[in-house]
Amino acid sequence: MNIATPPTQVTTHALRDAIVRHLCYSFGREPDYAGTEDWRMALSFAIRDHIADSWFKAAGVARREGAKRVYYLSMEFLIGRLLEDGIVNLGLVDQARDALAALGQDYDTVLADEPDAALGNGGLGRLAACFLESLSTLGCPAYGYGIRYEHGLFRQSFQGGRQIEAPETWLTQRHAWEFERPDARFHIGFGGHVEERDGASVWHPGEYVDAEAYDTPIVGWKGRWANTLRLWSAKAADPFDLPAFNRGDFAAAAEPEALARTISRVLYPDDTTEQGKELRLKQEFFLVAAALRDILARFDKEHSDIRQLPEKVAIQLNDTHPAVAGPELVRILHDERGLPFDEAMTITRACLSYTNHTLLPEALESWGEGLFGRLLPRHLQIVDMIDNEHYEANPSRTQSMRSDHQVKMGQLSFVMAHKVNGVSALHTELMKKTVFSELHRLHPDRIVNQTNGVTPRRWLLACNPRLSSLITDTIGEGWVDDLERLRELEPAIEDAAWRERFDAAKRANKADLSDWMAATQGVSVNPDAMFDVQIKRLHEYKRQHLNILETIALWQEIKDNPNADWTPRVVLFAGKAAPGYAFAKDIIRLINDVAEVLNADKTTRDVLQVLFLPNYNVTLAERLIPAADLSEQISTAGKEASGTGNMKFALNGALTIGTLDGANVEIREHVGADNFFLFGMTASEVMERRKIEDHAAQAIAADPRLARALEAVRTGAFCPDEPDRYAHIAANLAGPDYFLVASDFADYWRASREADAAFADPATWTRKAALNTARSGWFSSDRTIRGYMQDIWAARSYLGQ
Ligand code: 9GP
Repeated sequence: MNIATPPTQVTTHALRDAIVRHLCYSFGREPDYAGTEDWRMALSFAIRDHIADSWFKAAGVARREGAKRVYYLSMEFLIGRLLEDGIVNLGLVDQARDALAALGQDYDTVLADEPDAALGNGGLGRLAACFLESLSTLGCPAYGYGIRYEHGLFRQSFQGGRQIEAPETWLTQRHAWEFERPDARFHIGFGGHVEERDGASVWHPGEYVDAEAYDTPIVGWKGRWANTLRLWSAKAADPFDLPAFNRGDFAAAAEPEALARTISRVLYPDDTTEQGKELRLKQEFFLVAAALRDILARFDKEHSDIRQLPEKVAIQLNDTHPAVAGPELVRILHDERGLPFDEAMTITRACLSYTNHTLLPEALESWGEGLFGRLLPRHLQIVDMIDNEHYEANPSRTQSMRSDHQVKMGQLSFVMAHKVNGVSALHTELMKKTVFSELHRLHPDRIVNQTNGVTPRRWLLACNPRLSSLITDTIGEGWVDDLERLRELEPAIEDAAWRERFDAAKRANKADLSDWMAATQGVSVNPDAMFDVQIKRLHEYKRQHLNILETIALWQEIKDNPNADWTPRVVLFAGKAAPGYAFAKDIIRLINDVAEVLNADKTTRDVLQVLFLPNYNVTLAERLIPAADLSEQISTAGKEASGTGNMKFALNGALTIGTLDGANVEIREHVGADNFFLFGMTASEVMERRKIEDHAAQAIAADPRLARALEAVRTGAFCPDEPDRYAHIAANLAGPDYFLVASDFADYWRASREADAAFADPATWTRKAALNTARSGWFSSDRTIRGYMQDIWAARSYLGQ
């Protein structure tokens, strides 16, 4: 095996030869007959060879050193496309572009052919993907464990403004990155019964499904290290019922395979509703059980004393979804390996840690004991033992993980973890005061904060080459893996000529986006207008409806006074609503209806346009974020745990309009209050405001602008064919308005007009935008991962060994 050539020294010539070799001998195509997908696969394989070299080397170092590994268990890894990631991290952009050109192919077209692997719903899954890349960049031996969903998050389109969901099909096109591992295959049991034998408990599952591994190498910056994303695919333990086949019952013969495959067929389409409970719990146990078997098999190969497990294994639970890892590891250690229960508990807790990503009650999982006990009978017993043990040690405890005939996974995760972390400073404090207040009182050292971050390789270097080149020209390349060095830009920002270059990069990104929107959406927008962007999952707490109400009010005001000096705006939305979340889907439709009316209005459309871009995914984010001027982070304070889109925008030189919620608080501290448009109530003001019964009515009565905009929604100004269509939205906002849209409206309007005024003064705006970039270095996921390594995992880097 040759792992001698550092990837950065690969020549265009050598890469071109490798592409042709793969085209011919891996894919059986001669260059003259190859299509774009063939070229994409051949380039991917040529790049993958270099990634594999780093990967083998890293695995060798970890084995030789007996390293502690970090295992990141997550139901979601929103990895997006991987080819550009690989090329950029290996430093082979010029070589790849030139090699393809020499072969008569266009680099951008070939890269754009790759499907976007949408194996996640949103922020939690994308964070997991950023973390894997940072773990590799930092040289920390790690595995991501997840599920290889055949269908990721649904594909969204609009019909008459309504969201239509279709299955996502990333695997129907060829996928270059994974290695199937038929040798890493485990029997995973479900159901059955527990037998008490000689004082011990033995679980006899009633059915089995096999978990088979598929490995994707994730390469870090400069190809110095690569870790593994290991995704499990469900296969039938007995794939084929031959007697049924021989009877001529072909459907029954194929049934075991079809049933087993259901487990890894779809990403649970929703992180907040009730559907699909049983399948979801099966998926969670499937992931956890396969991962733990794999972890222990690796441990057993290298070590003989199971008591050493915490020295060699750190397991991170990403939200409560893999929480059943606690009882499963206790079961393995106690029932299968014969350790006393207390010792099994101590070892398990020393290995496990848990990240909480939301305080929303509907997202803190709890399972009915009927369902839990039916699928995992032994685990239910163990949860009860854990709960008793916790109660005995903490008799003042009033809350249990086993109340109301439920198994409460948040409590279970907390009790089974040696560290529990929140994902922004505010969120962590609120965790201590709200959902985990009692557990925090009992275990005051357990909760720590690790504010989220994003990888600068994908979210600046790759997605924004114009700005990246300017930064590298100004301060050198060191910022790419030491993002705080962006501060070194600050002196240059005082230079008008430099600011012009910064502005030119943004302007060119906006022109590219405008061209793309004209070509794909048939809508032309003015690239000199302010690009005002809100992209994220649709949820009432994220308040896309606050944004569209303010846009309606602005439109009404422009119509009243069309000759005033309005700052032109293009308001862009993108995001998916959970298929079962009717209110969120209605907000999408409302935005689309408003867009249709506004974009057709000749008196206003030169200064105000609205567009909802369909099928938001990682690739679309990479297109939109570099072109944004204004980043909308307008959630009700106390509801957004962190946000990571907010960080990507600031890093790419957009100014935030936002509430003091999640990581917005820290972003504002870093970029400076002058470079951030703050509005709205604080988390504690929100709680107080809710106590006023008619808070919405009061806000509407005090603000004629809001009243008029709401009236337009209520009376169907944007849907004359069905005037009542949005009456329920207006009624909600005038009535319960739990997310306080009405109460925050007036201040949001004020902050928006401040943003208009600032944008009308380009020199000032550019300075503020550039300061956002220069001061966002702290939001690198490298910083976050260092924090986890030090405060939670006791893991280290093996770079250079
Ligand atoms: O809603 C949070 C989001 O604020 C955070 O940035 C992200 C990553 O920590 O996690 C999201 N939570 C979930 O998707 C479900 O808990």
